[in-house]
Amino acid sequence: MALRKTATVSSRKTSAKSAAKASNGGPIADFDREEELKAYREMLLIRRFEEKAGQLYGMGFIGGFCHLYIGQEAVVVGMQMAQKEGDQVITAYRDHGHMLATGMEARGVMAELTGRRSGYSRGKGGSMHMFSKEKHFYGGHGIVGAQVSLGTGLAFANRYRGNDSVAVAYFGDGAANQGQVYESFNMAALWKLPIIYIVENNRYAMGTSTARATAQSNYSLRGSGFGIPGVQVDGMDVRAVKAAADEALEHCRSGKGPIILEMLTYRYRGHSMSDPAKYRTKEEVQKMRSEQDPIEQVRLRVMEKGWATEEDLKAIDKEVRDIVADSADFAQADPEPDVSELYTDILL
Ligand SMILES: Cc1ncc(C[n+]2csc(CCOP(=O)(O)OP(=O)(O)O)c2C)c(N)n1
Ligand SMILES: [Mg+2]
Repeated sequence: MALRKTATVSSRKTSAKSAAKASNGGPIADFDREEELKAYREMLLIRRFEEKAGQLYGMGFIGGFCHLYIGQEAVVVGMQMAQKEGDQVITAYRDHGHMLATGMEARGVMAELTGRRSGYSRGKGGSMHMFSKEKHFYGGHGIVGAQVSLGTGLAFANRYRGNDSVAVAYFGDGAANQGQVYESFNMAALWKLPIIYIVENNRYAMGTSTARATAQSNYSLRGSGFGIPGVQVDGMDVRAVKAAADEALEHCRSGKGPIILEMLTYRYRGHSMSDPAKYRTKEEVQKMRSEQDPIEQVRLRVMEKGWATEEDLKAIDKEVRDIVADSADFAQADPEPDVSELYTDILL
């Protein structure tokens, strides 16, 4: 393990010197110390939060579905670092990372996961259904692909209101094969709506690999029939995500219409909390973890540049762990919603 890390450091050092490109040859943002440490902290917060959610699920504190985002952290963090106030975010059910990245409180998210009254949906939505108008986060959707059309509606609202906000709609490689995605693409291209379609290509839809399920596995090309440009991005490198996000946001804000970013990423954990894991090998997961982990990449870079010591990073880890532990304590102490709440906020 230690040897492997060293090998990774030296190879990254060489590539950083020679080209300053992402692993797939794409551009990377030139992060300063502050940006590197911000990215590190935000990604670590998501990872530790998800680890805790996994533990609480195992202990029976979380009911229903729960899909963890571990491995994919660089995608939402890099995007959020480029977005500005008012830009909307919408995603599917693998959504805790997106919420934390938009600045939603760990306490409120954990309380919702555990079905408590201080949760973002007052304990009645759970893992897949949380929203924050204040943070412009529009869910959390369990119907695969539905958020793509809803996100297109958010972009339509921006156009209708004449503001310069951009909607960011995340969906998976599996969702990319749903019909409504292409109905949405058509409308977005026709009306030049300000929307970034982000395909989080983590290589699997539940247990089905992209190789088995898709005729065109380069998802950045999926908008070509509508004239929507697309880019493949190293979604494990937060700097590559930020660089792509900057360009895509500029594209949308300047009135050029929609754009697709395919994030090449990977999920380390099972699809949801029950996953037979027979569709991939342990070695495949381990190889990604040890060679491309988004958080480890930043850790090695800041240490190499002398921008942080082991102690500095430990302090960030402690701060993040404290936030997560506090959210879990808070959630467990928070009461469940009262029975009288059963029909409030419910459309009958
Ligand atoms: C319309 C619809 N069809 C099927 C499902 C069942 N389902 C839940 S998740 C999933 C896989 C989606 O994979 P992907 O879009 O790649 O997202 P990931 O889980 O990898 O984040 C499926 C088929 C569903 N929830 N909704
Ligand atoms: Mg997937």
